[in-house]
Amino acid sequence: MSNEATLHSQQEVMHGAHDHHDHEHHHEDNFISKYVFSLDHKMIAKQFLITGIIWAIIGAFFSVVFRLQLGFPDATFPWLESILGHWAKGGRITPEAYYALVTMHGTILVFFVLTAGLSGTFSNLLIPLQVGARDMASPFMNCLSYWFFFLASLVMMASLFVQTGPASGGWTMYPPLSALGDASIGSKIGVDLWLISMALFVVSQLLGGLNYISTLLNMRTKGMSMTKMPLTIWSFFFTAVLGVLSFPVLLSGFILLLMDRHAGTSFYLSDIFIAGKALANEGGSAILYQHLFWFLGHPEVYIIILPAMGMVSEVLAVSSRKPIFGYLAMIGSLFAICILAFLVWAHHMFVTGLNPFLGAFFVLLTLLIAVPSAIKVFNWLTTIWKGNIRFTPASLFSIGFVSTFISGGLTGIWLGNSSIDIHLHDTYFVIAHFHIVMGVSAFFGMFAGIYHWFPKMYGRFMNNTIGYIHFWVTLVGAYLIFWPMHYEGMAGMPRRYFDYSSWTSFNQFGGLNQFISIVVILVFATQLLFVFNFFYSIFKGRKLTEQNPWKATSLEWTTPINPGHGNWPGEIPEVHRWAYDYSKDGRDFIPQTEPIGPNESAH
Ligand code: HEM
Ligand SMILES: [Cu+2]
Repeated sequence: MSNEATLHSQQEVMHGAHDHHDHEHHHEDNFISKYVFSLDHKMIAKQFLITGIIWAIIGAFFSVVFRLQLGFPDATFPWLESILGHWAKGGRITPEAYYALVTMHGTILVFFVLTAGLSGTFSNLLIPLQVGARDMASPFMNCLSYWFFFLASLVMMASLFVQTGPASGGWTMYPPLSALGDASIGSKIGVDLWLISMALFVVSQLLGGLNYISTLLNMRTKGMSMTKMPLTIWSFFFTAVLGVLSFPVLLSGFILLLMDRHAGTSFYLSDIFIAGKALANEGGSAILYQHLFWFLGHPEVYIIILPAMGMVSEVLAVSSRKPIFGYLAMIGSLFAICILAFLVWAHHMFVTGLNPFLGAFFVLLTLLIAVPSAIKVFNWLTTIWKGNIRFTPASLFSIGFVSTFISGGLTGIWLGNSSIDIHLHDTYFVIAHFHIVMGVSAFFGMFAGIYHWFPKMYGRFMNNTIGYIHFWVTLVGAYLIFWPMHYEGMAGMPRRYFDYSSWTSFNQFGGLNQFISIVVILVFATQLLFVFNFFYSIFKGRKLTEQNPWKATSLEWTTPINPGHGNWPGEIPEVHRWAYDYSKDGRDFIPQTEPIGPNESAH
């Protein structure tokens, strides 16, 4: 640490950009301030990432368990009983356990992994490094953001161990199932813990998002105008804006739900009969909850995918040694997606009795999203077109992202038409759509980011061979798992059923379900290989010997191999050009810090 910048206080971090002396104070951090309550955005990024990885293993393991039920409904797995106890009596999970597992799988993956783990990690790591700032606008808020996420994690984790089990009403937590404690065993204290955890989670998101926005608006280094920012930063910007505007709506929806549960209110409840007896609740509407939920829920899917889009844009340009195609169009389409994201939520509600006339507007606005999405796809393809591509694991995952984003996005156009969606809603077709376009694509973006920026995080490389195995098995596996689900959905197979074998119409899929479950196990094992590669490489990976291993133009590669708190030991470099001068005027790449030459061509 001795030759790196270590800063004493947040004040200095904030004013560091204007400091002219260098920052060589030999100040020893202790374990707590360096690794636990760290204020350094790079350490906070690692905290988000590692917490996200732990959640991902748990969430994915849950899916393996319920896939065993779906693939082998008649088999018993005694080892399940030793893990889950009475939830898997005799080696077969109970229907209640099944609902608990799918609910927690969805919640964990959507919020804890692909929101906190993905955007939390890379917004934190890259915003200060790529805009040229010593840290976030408020390192303290940033630290709080992680610890609120940690608290949310603890509460969610605790809910797995209560006697009546965790929340089981699906990741969307619709009332009345979630509003009435007596509705099911999974509607009891598990739901309260779920709501409290999610409230803490929203606080974490808001603290993080406001910080990201103010940092990238106010703390860019000299010369870094907005249009010189890498697309990663633009995508983190729009992600944070989406989150700050929509998470509060979700929070209000959750607070009303808590009140319906415990304060005797009827925001979501009306005309409920239990065993022939009417409940006192009058006047509420369960549909109100759906509006509040999807007003976040739809932007949420973009909160998950935009950071992945940004990182893929960056990695594709670096690895094909070409400028990104259509930089301004990329920003424009991010912006358009961001606006439209707020105008389409009711496409999740076509079958709620929504007025078909109103539905028509939601159909139109939903289908409009295909335009900016297609622009982005076109630009990625054009970026790698005739490029001198280096097939690193990061670039493979980026290309894989484009593939899965296309295949999953196309089925969105089907679902966006209400007349088709009425048939496909709540079937496996929807499961196939969103797992390919969101689940797999976002994970691919995240993997691309991890392989690409691992050297910046840990000063070492990950193992390439394991990376290639990881990519190919995951790509092929993901298609083998989710492609067949389209057919099941078109045949009417509903989602969220415990056992299909007693329906003659779905019996035909018994073999297919078995096949899917076997592939799930293989793909899960391969992810464990990735996790091994990640942790092994932190300690034993090949060491970096140069600052800029990928020969990239952006600012993060001008910092020392293991940058200290404050990022640059001396002054923060000045920026003179955009981040995509690759293969220009006969040069492989020109860093953003190099002044424009007298005879240089325009890009
Ligand atoms: C061309 C773009 C897209 C269109 C037109 C579209 C349309 C739709 C529609 C209409 C539904 C509702 C289906 C139903 O429940 O009956 C849906 C579900 C869903 N979509 Fe998309 N989609 C698109 C892209 C995306 C993207 C990019 C993501 C995420 C990154 C995404 C994530 C989801 C999720 C998570 C659900 C299901 C949520 C649930 O019911 O549990 N979609 N999509
Ligand atoms: Cu949506």
